[in-house]
Amino acid sequence: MIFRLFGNVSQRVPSFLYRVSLMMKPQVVFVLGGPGAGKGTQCSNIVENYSYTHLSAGELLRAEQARDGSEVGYLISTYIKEGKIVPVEITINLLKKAMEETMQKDEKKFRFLIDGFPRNEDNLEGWNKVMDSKADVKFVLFFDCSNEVCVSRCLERGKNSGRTDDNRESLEKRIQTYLHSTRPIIELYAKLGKVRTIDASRSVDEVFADVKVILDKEG
Ligand code: UP5
Ligand code: MG
Repeated sequence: MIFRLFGNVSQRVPSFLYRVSLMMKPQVVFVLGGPGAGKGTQCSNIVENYSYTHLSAGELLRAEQARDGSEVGYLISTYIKEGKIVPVEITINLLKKAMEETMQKDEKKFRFLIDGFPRNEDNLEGWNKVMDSKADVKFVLFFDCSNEVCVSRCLERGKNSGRTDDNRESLEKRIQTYLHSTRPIIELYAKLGKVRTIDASRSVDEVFADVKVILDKEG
C-alpha cells in the first residue's frame, strides 16, 4: 500500500530541476539595430559561446508566413515587404510559444536573445502586457550601424537570400521604420540605463570582441 502510494506520487511530481525551472523567470536580452546591422550574425556567435537561445522575431514571422494554413500568413508577407511592423498580437504569441517550448524541452534553457523586437510602441506595450511579469529584461544589445552600411549589406545578401524585403525599395521603407519607430524604443531603454551599444559597422570579429566584453561582464 505504502509502495503504491509513493509510486503514484513520484509519477505525478515533476523532477526537481524541472520544478526549479518553473520558478526561474526567463532572462531576456533584446537585440536591436537597423536592418542588416548584424543582429542575426552576432546572435549566432553568442549562441556558440554562451548559454543563450536565439529567437529572431523576423525569422518566427517568416516561418509563420510560410506555414500551411496560417491565417495571418498573407498579412505578414505584406507587412514585411512594406517594411512595416506586424501587429504585436501576432509576434508576441510566436515569441511566447517559442520561449515556452524551449524551456519545456530543456529546463536549463531560460536565457534568451530576442532579436529584432521590440521595434515600436505597439510591440513594447504588447510585451509589457503579456510578458512583463513572466520574464526579466536584463538589457538591450544595440548594434549601431550607419544606414548606408546597413543597406549595402542587405543588398549584397539579397543576391541570394530570397528575402522579399532585401531590395532597394523595401530597404528604404525598413530604414524609415527603424528611424521613426525603433530608435525611440532604444532611446527609452537608454534612459533606463539598459542599453549596451556596439559599433556594428566593423568586421564581424571586431564586433563580436565587443559583444564578449559585455556578456562576460553582464552574463
Ligand atoms: N554581415 C553581418 N555582420 C557583418 C559585418 N560585421 N561586416 C560585414 N558584413 C556583415 O546580417 C546582414 C548581412 O550582413 C548578412 O549578409 C551578413 O552576413 C552581413 P544579419 O546578421 O542578417 O543582420 P540583421 O541585423 O539580422 O539583419 P536583418 O535583415 O535580419 O534585420 P531586420 O531587422 O531588418 O530584419 P528582421 O528579420 O528582424 O525583420 C524583418 C521584418 O519583419 C521587419 O522589417 C518587419 O516587417 C517584420 N518584423 C515585425 O513586424 N516585427 C518584429 O518584431 C520583427 C520583424
Ligand atoms: Mg536578422
